[in-house]
Amino acid sequence: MTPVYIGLGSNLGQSQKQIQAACRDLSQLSETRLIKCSSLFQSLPMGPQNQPNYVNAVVLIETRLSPDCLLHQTQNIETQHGRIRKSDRWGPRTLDLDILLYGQQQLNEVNLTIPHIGMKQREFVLYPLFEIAPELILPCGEKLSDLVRACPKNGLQIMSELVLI
Ligand code: A4P
Ligand code: MG
Repeated sequence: MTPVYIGLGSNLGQSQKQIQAACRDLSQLSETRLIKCSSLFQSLPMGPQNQPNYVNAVVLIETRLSPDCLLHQTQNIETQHGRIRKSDRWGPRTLDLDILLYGQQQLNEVNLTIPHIGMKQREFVLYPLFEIAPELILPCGEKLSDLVRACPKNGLQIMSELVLI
């Protein structure tokens, strides 16, 4: 089993519920188990500002699915939760699942980059990740705690515990 961290985000519809339900969906994938969930955080939108605030969280799963297969499954979950892909970059979405880290692997495929691009600068990824993995060291050798220290909170707030539904 490989430890995999997944970032969840939503800012359309019932965001908290979508994220809770997506965690349940992840826990029900084959050859996969859910190990830890961060709190739910509220964050200001990165990208276009004329969209609602986001709810974000990070979970740790363990899986035997390959990175490509896991991407396929996470995209299925996004679609089941009403995700419609539009051409505008970083626009609002009912559910976004990003594979942040897949063990210590570094991948640069056309459709899959791991660690997830931009994760090292995003408060809505680093703080929830730090909550569940304070000792984490990234594949590049950087300590998560150092990245968190260097990352402004930008209005990020803890909303509540993530309760599975
Ligand atoms: N892709 C490549 N690597 C990965 C990976 N590690 N995990 C590809 C998941 N997908 C990966 O993603 C576009 C393509 O990225 C996929 O086809 C996949 O093959 P998408 O989900 O279709 O579109 P997207 O999410 O709009 O694109 P992008 O550029 O990945 O956006 P991000 O980085 O996900 O950012 N503000 C706040 N506060 N909180 C947020 O969660 N999220 C975004 C989206 C913008 N602003 C936000 C938040
Ligand atoms: Mg995405």
